[in-house]
Formats: sequence, structure tokens, C-alpha cells
Amino acid sequence: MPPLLDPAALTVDAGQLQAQVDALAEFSSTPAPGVTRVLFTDADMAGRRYVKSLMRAAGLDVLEDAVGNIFGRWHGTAGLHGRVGTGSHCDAIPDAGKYDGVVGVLGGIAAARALQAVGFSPRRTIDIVMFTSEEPTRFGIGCCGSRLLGGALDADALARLTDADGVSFDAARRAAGYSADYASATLKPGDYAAFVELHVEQGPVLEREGLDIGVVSAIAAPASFSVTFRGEGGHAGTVLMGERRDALVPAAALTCYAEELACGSDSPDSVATVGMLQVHPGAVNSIPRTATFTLDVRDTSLAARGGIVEALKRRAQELAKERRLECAFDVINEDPPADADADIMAAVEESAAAQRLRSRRIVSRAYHDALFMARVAPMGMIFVPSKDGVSHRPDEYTSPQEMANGAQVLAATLARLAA
Ligand code: HGY
Ligand code: MN
Ligand code: MN
Repeated sequence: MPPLLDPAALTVDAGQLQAQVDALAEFSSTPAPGVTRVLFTDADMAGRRYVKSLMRAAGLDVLEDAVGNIFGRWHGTAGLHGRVGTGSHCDAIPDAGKYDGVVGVLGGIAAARALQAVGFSPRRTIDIVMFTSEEPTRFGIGCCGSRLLGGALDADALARLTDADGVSFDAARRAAGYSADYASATLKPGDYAAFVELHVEQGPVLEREGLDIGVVSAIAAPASFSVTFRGEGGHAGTVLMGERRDALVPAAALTCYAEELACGSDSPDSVATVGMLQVHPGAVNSIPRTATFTLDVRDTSLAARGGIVEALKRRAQELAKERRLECAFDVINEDPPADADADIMAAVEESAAAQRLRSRRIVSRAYHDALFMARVAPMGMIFVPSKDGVSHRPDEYTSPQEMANGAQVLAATLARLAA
């Protein structure tokens, strides 16, 4: 910690931070209390403008890359290579809450202001980043912006992704005003000396244990797949049961099997979810011809996740054979987990202690942009409590003081890393 800076002296205005979270929540394509802010929609573009205005008001240089990652840059005084990064996302899945991701972007700007207020000036440049498309809502894969930055997604593959209306990522980004060469959005190792993300826990642990700060030790490994069963459909009244090749029934069977595998796993971190299902033709009196659904399987252990995925693939083929159907089991993403950097964890713990905040180490079962920034820089995450552990729902809540605590710990951590 630089000699002049007392972490306990760092204060963030909790009321102002809450007011900014509330103002950002106004930019939504669905009515309150839920928030919907899907990539490059009008709501997302309005939210981006608002975040950039806060960055400018904090005296940060605003830069945007080829895919709409937004950087609020606080230039360092020593011209050192290797910036210190923090940030998160502001896009929101349909009818979500207003804190997921937002606390890490607005809290990052607030942390910079808290450091400016005590006269701190960073020797290393500090970036507060708003990453593009952390949520998979529009193009089916999450963390598009941080995957590109971290070298975990091929630019051509990203450009070709299409949304439900057949609009490609490349067309969507150009319509949003981003047309630079994709290559400019890939970092070289060393570009960042450290990356720390502030985020709401999205789980019940901190609240249940009466703690203020979560020091993330690892981020679980997410995997997602698109599965399609294809049969022959037909009239719901005239095709007798023995003659059917119904596409939806095996989809339902595999959904229940996914739950059974995750519940029966030896690993406590195994989770499996079917979140989306489309049936064609989708009529009361028509036997489903195709059923397409998404599988989201995660674990902190790659072996445990792999075991569940392999069992699901086997069962899908068995069901297709038994029922004379076709089955496509396509990978959307299969990512490794990431461990936090020991020095950054120690810096977060010491920053929390200096501010008399109670902390513990914790695993992140949700994925974050930090998962991909970990590929190009030492990574850390700071969690603040989520009421009742709720997230991805309109009743998601973190109190103003809990957000301010997180931003203050982030400010002290950034000061150490950028000194
Ligand atoms: O799905 C996740 O873990 C993140 O909230 N996008
Ligand atoms: Mn989320
Ligand atoms: Mn998030």
C-alpha cells in the first residue's frame, strides 16, 4: 500500500452509487421492477451512453473497441507497461435485476472517484471496463467481449454468430457503430498487470454467514450445449402412440436426467439447467416434429462436469435410437475454470480488514468476465452480498452500503496494484 494512502480513509457515497444504479435500471426494454438490457438494443445503447457519461464525469478517458467493450482509462504517472483493470458488464438477461454486473462497473467508477478524493494518482494506468455482452441472451454465448480480449473466442466465429432474427454479430455491432478491425480487441499477455472484478455474489453464502466481502478463490467452469431431437410430427388425434416419433418426449426425458445427474454428483458444485426449449410446429394438436433446448452444465471440477456431459451425450443417443429420431448435440461453450491470483486475494483480504469488513474466501459458481481476463492477467474478484442469494430475477437486491463496502475494498485493492 503506498505510504500516503490509508485504506480506511477511502469512502464511497452509498446514496450516490444507489442513485446511479437506479438511473441505469431505467434503461430497460421491459417495465420495472425487472430490467432487460440485451446487447445493442436501444436499452443497451442508452445504458452505454449513461455509463460513458459517468466515466467522463470522473475524469476518465473513454475508449471503445471493435466489439463495444468500453474502457474508462485513468492514465498512470509512471508510464509502466501493464495496466490494472477492473470492471464488469451492464447487459441484463430478460426480466432480471439491476445489480448483476452493474455494481462492478459503477462501483469501479466510484472506486476511482474515492481514490481521486484522497489525492491518489496511480503509477500504473487503471482501466474501468464495461464488457460487451456478458450475458448469452442475444447470440447464445456469454462473455463475447471478454472472450475476445482474453483470446478465448475466434473473431471470425464471433462475427458469424446469428441471433433469433438471423442478424449476425458483425451486422449488429456495425449497426451499433462499432466497425474497427476485430484484431484491435485482442490483448497481449502483459497488457494488464492485474484484473479485479467487483460483483454481487448471486448466492446466499455471505448473507447467511453475516459477512461483508467475498474473496473469490476460483470461478466455476461453465459449459453449454444446444440439443435438437428431430422426429416426424403428425396429427395429435390420428397417429396412434405406437406409430409416433415424438421429438419433445426425449427432450423432457433428458431434462429430467440432467437434474438426476447433477443431484447425484459427488461434487457439491455440480449444476445442470435446461433454460430454453423450442418446439416445432408448436400447436396443441400437432405432435412435436423438433424439440431444441439448451443445456447449461457447470462445476468447479472439470472431471465432474465432464462426467455429467458424457452421460448426457450417451443418453441422448440412446433415446434417439430407441425412438427412431435424429439427435444433434452441439457444443456452445466448454470453458475451463480459473483460479484467482494469491497476491490479489491477499490484497483484497487486507483491504477489507483495513476497513473493518468481515470477509471469507468463496468460489464463484456463476461465470464472469474475470474468467476470461484470467487468461491474460492475474485475476481476482470481490463479492458483496445478495439478499436471499437471489439473482437473474427482478427481486435481486444488494444494499447501498454493501455496494459501497465493495467499491471501497476495490479502491484500496486498486491502489495497491497500481502503486
Ligand atoms: O450465467 C452466468 O453465470 C452469468 O450470470 N452470465
Ligand atoms: Mn448474469
Ligand atoms: Mn454478472
